[in-house]
Amino acid sequence: LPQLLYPVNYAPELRDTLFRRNALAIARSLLGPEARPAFEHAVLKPAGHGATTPWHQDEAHRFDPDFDYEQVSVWMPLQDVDQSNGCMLYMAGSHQEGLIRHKSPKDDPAVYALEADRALFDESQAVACPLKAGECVVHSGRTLHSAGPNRGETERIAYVLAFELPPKPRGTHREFRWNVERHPAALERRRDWRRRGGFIVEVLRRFRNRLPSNPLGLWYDARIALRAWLRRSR
Ligand SMILES: O=C(O)CCC(=O)C(=O)O
Repeated sequence: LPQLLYPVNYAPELRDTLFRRNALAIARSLLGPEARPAFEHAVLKPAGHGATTPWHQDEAHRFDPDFDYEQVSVWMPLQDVDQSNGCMLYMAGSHQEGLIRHKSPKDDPAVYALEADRALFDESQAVACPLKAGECVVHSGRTLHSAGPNRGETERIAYVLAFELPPKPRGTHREFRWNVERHPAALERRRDWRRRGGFIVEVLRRFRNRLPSNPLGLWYDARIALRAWLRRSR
């Protein structure tokens, strides 16, 4: 599925929108006043597009399993959505469970998406969330979610803003094996771009798009920046 990572980097006017202000207020009411922007993307499902968004938990995309994450995503469709054109589907209560095993869809390590092991939950219990354009639904980093295909006659676009508390180092080690094994084309392209100097742009953007952070958040940001720097030279 075509998706744009960090649309705000291409359309700066997105930095000051009612959606961003409201989404941050929702995130802070759920996570607390320290909540800060973590990630954003826009997902396009073209008209009559058969692809579903695989079931997954957003935390599975994190590359450093040695931190604990508390995050929420605010998902807003730009047109009315229901089950005919790809509204969100959730497994109720899954946000209270731990992270389950994921893999690359169709075992293809070049795919960016991740898919939760479907043997570990009962898909028939999914709850659909139809919405009007501009309404939103909120899920945590551990909420199992998916979205159906777009069988409608117009495209389905969703704009998603994710927020997090500064990640905390974990006492115990864990592994996200699925991230070690995959090599998505999009991430390879980003690595090339970093190598050609994009690393500097990325660090500047990170600081521009972030709110002031506490020492824990700065420690996490420094670790991620260092990792990007090391990857840049590989
Ligand atoms: O819009 C979609 O199809 C899925 C979005 C999603 O999975 C997410 O934002 O976490």
